[in-house]
Amino acid sequence: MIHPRLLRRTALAAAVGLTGALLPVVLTMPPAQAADGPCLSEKPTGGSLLGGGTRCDDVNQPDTTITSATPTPTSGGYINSKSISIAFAGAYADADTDPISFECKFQDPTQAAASWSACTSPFSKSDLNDSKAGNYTFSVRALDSNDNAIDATSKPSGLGGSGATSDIPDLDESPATMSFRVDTVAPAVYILNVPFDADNPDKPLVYTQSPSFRLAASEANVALTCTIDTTDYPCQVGITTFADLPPGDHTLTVNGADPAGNTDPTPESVQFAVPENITTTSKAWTTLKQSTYVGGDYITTRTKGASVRVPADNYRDLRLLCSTGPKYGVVQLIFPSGKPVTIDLYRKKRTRHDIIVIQDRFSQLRTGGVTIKVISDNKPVILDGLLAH
Ligand SMILES: [Ca+2]
Ligand SMILES: [Ca+2]
Ligand SMILES: [Ca+2]
Ligand SMILES: [Ca+2]
Repeated sequence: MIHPRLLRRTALAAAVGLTGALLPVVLTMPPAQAADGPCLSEKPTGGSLLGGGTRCDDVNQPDTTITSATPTPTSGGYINSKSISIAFAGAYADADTDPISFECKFQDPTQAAASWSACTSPFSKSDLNDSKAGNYTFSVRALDSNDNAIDATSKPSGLGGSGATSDIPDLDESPATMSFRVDTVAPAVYILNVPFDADNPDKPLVYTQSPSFRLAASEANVALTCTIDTTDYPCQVGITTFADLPPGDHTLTVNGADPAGNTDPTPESVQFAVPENITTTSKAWTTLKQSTYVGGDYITTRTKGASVRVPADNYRDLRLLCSTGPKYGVVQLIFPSGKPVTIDLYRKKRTRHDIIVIQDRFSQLRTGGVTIKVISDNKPVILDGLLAH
């Protein structure tokens, strides 16, 4: 392979040589047989005390490798720093022992085309700007310092010397490059639909075991991370449903990382309370499936004396999730200790998903399961869930 630029250079060298009285002689001679490699050095060999000798083209270029970058760009190609340090190395594939030097080029996407200049490893750059719109590009090429300084086609000084017919450039013509973007701005994450509960604002009831939250971030391509209490849950920008949570109090914490790995220094969190689903296998009750109810079902009966036991532990705030209306009956809540509480489900207007506060968050601490017993006769009772926290 002969580089086009070399062809020009060789022609020029030949023209320079074709001068004076030698001209006719040279024209009749075959082209000089230069040793065109492979060789390791372009210094003349075989000369005498009078100089001369033969040049050979070192045609093997050193290879350049970027060995590390600090910080290392993320898989998305970002660093979250205003400075970077890039280390590199050069090597020969053959036995060349000529010293290797380097030239670097650092292209700022907002600046005119950069040019090569001598550099050593590591190359450092500071005062970088956030560059989401374009890449910074670093390039480095290794040079065979000795042979890069020699035009192998030139005739050695002195008598009888000859140059090579070509000089393949003595630097790596396929430079090592790396591109990256800079993002030093941390994203902010948001939980947009925090549940509201006037009876217990700090630990609001969600009327489901599978609550949905609308999550958002201040910039695009933010990967959210969600934990409920201490368990990680998959989540994303938009609506995420956390399915089948156990009853009781929970804390959802949301954070997010942008492609540069910046995270929100103030993660968002929200507390909420999930009710216990009321279920039974007793023949006195009928279970009906309906997705809008806690646990996807409710139980119903008209039988006086029918009862169901619901687990509960260490609670003050106690609420019954049930239907109320003009035709509904009466139930009694029986506790392991203390007096039973009678709840009349009669209301003027029907409410399919009603919440009856039996005792509030300032009430005495209770523990142990609650038994709900029907004390009305032949009136519908529909029970859905119980919040005890
Ligand atoms: Ca060399
Ligand atoms: Ca050279
Ligand atoms: Ca060369
Ligand atoms: Ca239910």
